[in-house]
Amino acid sequence: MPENLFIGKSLIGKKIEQSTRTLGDIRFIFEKGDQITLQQASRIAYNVSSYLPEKEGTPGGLYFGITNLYPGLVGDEYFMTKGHFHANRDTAEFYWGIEGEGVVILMDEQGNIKGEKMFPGSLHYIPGRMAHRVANVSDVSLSFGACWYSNAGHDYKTIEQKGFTARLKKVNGAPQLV
Ligand code: PAN
Ligand code: ZN
Repeated sequence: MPENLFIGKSLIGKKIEQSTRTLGDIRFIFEKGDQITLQQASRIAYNVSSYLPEKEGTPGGLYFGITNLYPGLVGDEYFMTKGHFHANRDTAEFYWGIEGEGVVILMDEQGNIKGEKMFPGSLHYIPGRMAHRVANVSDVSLSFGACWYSNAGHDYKTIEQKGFTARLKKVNGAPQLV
C-alpha cells in the first residue's frame, strides 16, 4: 500500500500537512478588505492539504496539494487564494479542477493577465514566471489539485505590494475580470 491516498477531494495519509487561511489572514488581497468585520475575519477562506515528501528547496522534487476554497464574496469580489509567483521563477505548476467552479487567474511579470475557467476535470498549466491565484465563482466549495516543485518557493511579497492588475468581480451576476 502507498503511504498516502488521494480520494475525491481528500488527501489522506501520515505525512499530510494542513494549512488554513482565514478571511482575516487574506483581507489585504480584497479591494474592500477593510470592511471585513471581526466576526467574518475568523471565517476560514481556504485550507490546503499538502504532501511534501522532499525537503523544501530540493531541486527537481515534487509537492502535491489539494486546496479547498469556500464560496463567498467580499464586496463584489469572489473569495480567492492569496496568489503568488514562485520564488524560483523558472518553476512551473499544474492545477486541476476537482469540485465546484472557479477561475484560475494568471499574470505575467509585465502585468498581462488572463483567466481560465476551472471545473471538475479542467487542467491548467502554469508556466514559470506567472503569478497564479484561484477564485471560487460557485456557491459550493471549490476543490483543486496542485503539483509543484519542491524548489519553487513562494513569493507572496510581490503580490502583497503590487497586487494583480485585475480583480475578478461579480458583475450583473457573472464573473468578470475588471
Ligand atoms: C498551491 C497554493 C494553494 C494556496 O498549492 O499554494 O492553492 O494558494 P496560496 O499559496 O496562493 O495561498 C500552489 O500554487 N503551490 O505552489
Ligand atoms: Zn504555486
